[in-house]
Amino acid sequence: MKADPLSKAHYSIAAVSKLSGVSCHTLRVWERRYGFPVPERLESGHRRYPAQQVDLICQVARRCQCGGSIAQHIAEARAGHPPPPPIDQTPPVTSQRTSELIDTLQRADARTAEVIYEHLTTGLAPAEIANAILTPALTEAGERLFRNDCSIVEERLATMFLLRKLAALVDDAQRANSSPLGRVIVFVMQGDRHEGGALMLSLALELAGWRSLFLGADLPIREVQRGIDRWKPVAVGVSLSLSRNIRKRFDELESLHGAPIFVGGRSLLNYQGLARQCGFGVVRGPAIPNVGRYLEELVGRGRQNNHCRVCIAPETTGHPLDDTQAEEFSEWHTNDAMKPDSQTDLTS
Ligand code: B12
Repeated sequence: MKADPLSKAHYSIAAVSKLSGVSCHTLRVWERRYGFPVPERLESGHRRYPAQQVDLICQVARRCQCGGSIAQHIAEARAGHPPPPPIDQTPPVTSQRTSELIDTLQRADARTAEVIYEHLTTGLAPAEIANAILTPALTEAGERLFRNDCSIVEERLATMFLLRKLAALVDDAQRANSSPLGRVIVFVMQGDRHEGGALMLSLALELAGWRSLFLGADLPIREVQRGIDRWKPVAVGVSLSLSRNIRKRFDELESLHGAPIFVGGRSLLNYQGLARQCGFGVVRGPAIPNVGRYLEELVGRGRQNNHCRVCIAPETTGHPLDDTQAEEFSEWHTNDAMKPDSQTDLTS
C-alpha cells in the first residue's frame, strides 16, 4: 500500500511556527505540558511534524484567538470538534472578495477596484476595515509574489493601493483626534520596507487618542534620534517585520535615548528571548487592540526612566487582554528585562 503523503513528517519547528503563528517556545511548552503536538524526532533529536499535526496546531491557534483554556482547545481539536470561527477572521465571502480586489488591482483596473473596495468596507469601522480587509489583502498581495503568482509590478500596484487606503484611515482618525494625549514617533528600521504594520500601529494609536508621527519605512537610526531630540515624543513605536540582523536591530534601538521605546511586529514571534537579552521587557500580545493601554503604562514608566524598552509579543491578535494577561502586564517591571531566555533556538 502506498504511504499516505500527508503522514510524512517533514515540517521543522521553525516552519510550523511560521505557518501557524505560534512561537517555537510555545510549541515546546505545549508539548511538555499537554503532550501536544506530537512531533517525530530525527536521529539528531530535531523535531519533525506531520502535516496532520500542523493542521491541528493551526486549529488550536485559531481557537486560542477566541480566549478560553489551552488544554480545552487542544482536547477539542484532537477530538475533531469543528473550530469556532475566530472573531477577527475574515468570513469566506469577504476573503473571496479580497482576492477579487487584488485580481482587479493587478489587472490595473482601478475603477472596478474602487467599487469592490467601497462594497467591502461600507458600514465597517476603521479598525475593522484595517483588520478584516486591508491586513489580509496586503498579506495576500505579498504572498502571491512569494508564490510567483504575480510579477513585482503587479504586487506593487496592489500593495500601493492598499497602503494608500490604510494611510487614508490614519488621516481620518488623525482629523478626529483633535486633542491628542501625546506624540509618538512611529517608524520602520533601515533595510526593512514593510510599511503595513507601522501604518496599522499609527491607526491604532490615533484611535486610542495618541498622535502618531509616522516616519515610514527604511529609516536610519540616527535620523530617528534627530526626531526624538526635535519633537520630544512621549514614546517611540517600532514595527519589525524582517528577522534578518535582528540582534543588530535591537542593539541599534538600544542606542536611542530621550524617550521610551516599544517594538512590535511579526519578526518578534521567535525572538522574545533575544529581546530580553538585549534589555527589553517583554509583554504578551495581542499588540494592536491593547496599544493604548501599553502606551499609558510605558509613558508612566518613561517619566521615571526614559531608557525604558518593551517588546510586545505578536503571538495572538484581535482581542483585548483577558484578566490574567492584564494582571501579568501590570506586574511587568523593568527587572524582567534582565531575565535570560533561550527561545531563539529555531532548530529543535
Ligand atoms: C506584503 C509583504 C511584503 C511587501 C511589502 C510591501 C510594503 N511596502 O509594505 C514586499 C513584497 C515589498 C515584501 C518584501 C520582502 N519581504 Co515581505 N512580506 C509581506 C507579507 C506578505 C505581508 C506583510 C504585511 O503588510 N502585513 C500586513 C500588516 C498590517 O501586518 P503585520 O506587518 O504583521 O503587522 C501586524 C502586527 O504585527 C502588528 N504590528 C506590526 N508592527 C507593530 C509594531 C508595534 C509597536 C505593535 C504594538 C504592533 C505591530 O500590527 C499589525 C496588525 O495586527 C509578509 C507575510 C505575512 N503573512 O505577514 C511578508 C514577510 C514579512 N516578508 C518577508 C520577507 C523575507 C521579505 C523579503 C526579504 C523577500 C525577498 N526575498 O525579497 C523582502 C524584503 C524587503 C525589505 N527590504 O523589506 C518575511 C519576513 C520573514 C522574517 N521574519 O524575516 C515574511 C514574514 C514572509 C514569510 N513568511 O517569510 N514583503
